[in-house]
Amino acid sequence: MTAQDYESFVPYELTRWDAEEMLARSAAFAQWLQTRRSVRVFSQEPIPLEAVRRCIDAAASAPSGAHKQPWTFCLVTDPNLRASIRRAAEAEEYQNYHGRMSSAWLKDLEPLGTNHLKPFIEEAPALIVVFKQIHDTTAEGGRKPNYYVNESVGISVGMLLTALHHIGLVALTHTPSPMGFLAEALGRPSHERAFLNIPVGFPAKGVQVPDLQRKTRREYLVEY
Ligand code: IYR
Repeated sequence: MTAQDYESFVPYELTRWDAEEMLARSAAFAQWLQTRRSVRVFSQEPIPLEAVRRCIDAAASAPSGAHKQPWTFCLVTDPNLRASIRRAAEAEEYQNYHGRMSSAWLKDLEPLGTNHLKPFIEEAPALIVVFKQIHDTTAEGGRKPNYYVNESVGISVGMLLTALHHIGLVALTHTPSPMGFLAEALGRPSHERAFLNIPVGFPAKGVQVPDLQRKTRREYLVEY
């Protein structure tokens, strides 16, 4: 079977701009995206949750291996649940910072000023805990394969972060490790594995971020 044989192909049309307009749009978008920063201190003020759900809709439009859409986004606002996730995350992180992470790793993190304490899990008004589905399921509870799961879920998280930035919210891609406690806390099925914990909110008033430099095009682009 070739692609052309596929029964339900539908016409697809995109707006076409001239080269000048394309350059202007790409430059403006890149410049705007440069203003996104990971933030670790959140305001406790509530956020418009329906807008956050729309950002998750945007993330769920990502391309995925064989269009399996192998992601689940858990939007956690319940304060008790956030408190218990914080406790479990801090217990794991304590182990990380006191023996599990290499000295090179700890040194690389020094400029960021991170430690095992994770107040942002409770202070941010919402967490988006992203799960990857390591396999697909049949209606009878059997297993079917998923493909390129990490790539697919990674792309969708990139789109999620972009969407959140687009509505003026900040986020942190938090990677407590190991992350098994998240599936347990949220009662996720066994084919789902935690991928990232993403606190979301407005930045705390007067928040500061590290004065980091991004690589320049000369460093990250190679043309052939
Ligand atoms: N998961 C730990 C450690 C950590 C690791 C990396 I790589 C970071 O960029 C930041 C932190 C923590 O969240 O503190």
